[in-house]
Amino acid sequence: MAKILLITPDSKTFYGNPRYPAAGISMIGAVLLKSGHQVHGLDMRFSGVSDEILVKKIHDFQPEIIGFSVTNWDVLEAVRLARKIKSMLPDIYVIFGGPQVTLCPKETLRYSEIDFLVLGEGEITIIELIACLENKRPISEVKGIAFRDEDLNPVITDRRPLIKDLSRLPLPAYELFDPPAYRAADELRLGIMSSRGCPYQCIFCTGRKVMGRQMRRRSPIDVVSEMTHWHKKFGITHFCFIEDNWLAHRKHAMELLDGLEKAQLPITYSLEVGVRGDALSKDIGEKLKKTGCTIVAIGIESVDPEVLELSKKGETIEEITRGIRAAKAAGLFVKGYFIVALPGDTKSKVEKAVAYARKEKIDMPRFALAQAFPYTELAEWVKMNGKFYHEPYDYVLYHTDEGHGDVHYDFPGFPKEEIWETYNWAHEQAEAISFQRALNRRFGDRLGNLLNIFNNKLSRRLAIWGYQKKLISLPK
Ligand code: B12
Ligand code: SF4
Repeated sequence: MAKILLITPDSKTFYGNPRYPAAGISMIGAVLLKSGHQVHGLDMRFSGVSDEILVKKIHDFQPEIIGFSVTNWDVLEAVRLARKIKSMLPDIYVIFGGPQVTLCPKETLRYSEIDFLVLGEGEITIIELIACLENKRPISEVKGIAFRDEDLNPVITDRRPLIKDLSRLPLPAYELFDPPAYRAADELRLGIMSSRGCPYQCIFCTGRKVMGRQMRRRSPIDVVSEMTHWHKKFGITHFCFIEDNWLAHRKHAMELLDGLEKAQLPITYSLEVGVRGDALSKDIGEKLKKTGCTIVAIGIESVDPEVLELSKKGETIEEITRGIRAAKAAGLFVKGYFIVALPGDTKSKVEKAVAYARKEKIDMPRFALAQAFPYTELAEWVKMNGKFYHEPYDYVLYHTDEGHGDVHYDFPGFPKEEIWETYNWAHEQAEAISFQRALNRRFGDRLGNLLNIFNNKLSRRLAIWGYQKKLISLPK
């Protein structure tokens, strides 16, 4: 049996200290523990967790294998750590898994300090890979991995079929990361997943590349009993659903909501990863509110029919609007995600999106600059129709930062400078709308609108401070 240290590397994220342990690496921990391996975990996103702490951990635990979970935002940091570890312990195996390696295996194998990549869902693959390493069997037999052969050429084995029956998986081993350490504002949170995969084809999305297009659903009973388990074990009071498409299957969502209603758990939960507006009906909205949903985020992207069409969103702005109105009518806090500079976008279309966010009273609109992730259809579209300022792989590694990133590409009708200005303007407007909505929620429409004359950058900074001090009540 092997000794394995699992690491979540620090990330250039703007979320500050993490609010709950990462689910993917906790799932890997769970299957390793179940197979009898000895496993420790380290979340290096906490500001106090330094290289020295990692070195001490390795010294004390003496692992034979180190596993990193990486996204594009933290892969370089993980490589830096792997290099450091290999310079101390050249014989240790370094394994990388997560969305970034799944999307870009060949590029990631350029880093010589990585021995193996686990591609896509990792639960079965990691067990087989370690068994091969322990029994000195040829690793090329393992599906869903990548490595370098003796001539240092990259080898990518056949893709592993998706895990069909999610009920056979153990619960994530969150205890490896000590959930109480993530306490923020008197609240303990955890991620929860009721399904994997997404059948839609949005051209900018990488999420479904990891979990596939085929939906796999957990039984609502299992999900509710997992939530009950974490509530009892660690006193978790808020759950964040982390799947790609929570509302992909209406009946499943309704059954889950019925289960939550019956269980009467003293918890709240949020759908911040984003649900599709077209699936959000009046009955779902009301049930969400009744069962403790605090935030529902809706992926809007654009209000323009042509942009939605070219992005292959598979829904119209009318359908999205119906969903937003259903959520608002149910009294839910609605976050709206927009993207600036998708194919077909223009300055005036973004202006329409801002007006729409204001008119539909979206509580927290968010505008992001489009990024064309490698190997997405969006990257293909830009290659054919526009101009890249950075190669897709380089862009996501080097040109995103804690603030706004950088314009990745442009195309006729929306030049680089205009994209940048429009994006910054929309971002500023979104903050102003969020502020106004906060005032309206807190003080009602009349007084809120009156107080809105103080809606400027300075007062918004003060309000954020005030929000932290609980002066303006936003949901958790
Ligand atoms: C929930 C989520 C979040 C949560 C994370 C909360 C948390 N504490 O974990 C929040 C909202 C905070 C978040 C933040 C960010 N996220 Co995010 N997020 C997701 C989301 C929707 C689900 C991730 C998840 O938990 N899935 C469930 C688990 C079970 O799956 P998994 O993580 O993929 O793990 C499986 C495999 O990948 C593999 N695996 C994973 N790790 C390892 C490690 C080893 C050793 C092995 C063997 C296998 C293995 O096995 C696991 C089990 O099957 C994904 C979309 C997606 N479908 O991937 C985006 C996604 C991962 N996020 C992404 C990004 C970019 C970010 C941010 C950088 C955004 C930002 N601008 O700040 C930040 C930073 C993340 C960080 N490192 O701190 C991108 C990554 C793109 C890429 N190519 O790498 C994704 C794919 C979305 C997208 N844009 O396409 N995110
Ligand atoms: S609906 Fe969401 S998860 Fe599915 S493809 Fe579109 S953006 Fe990706």
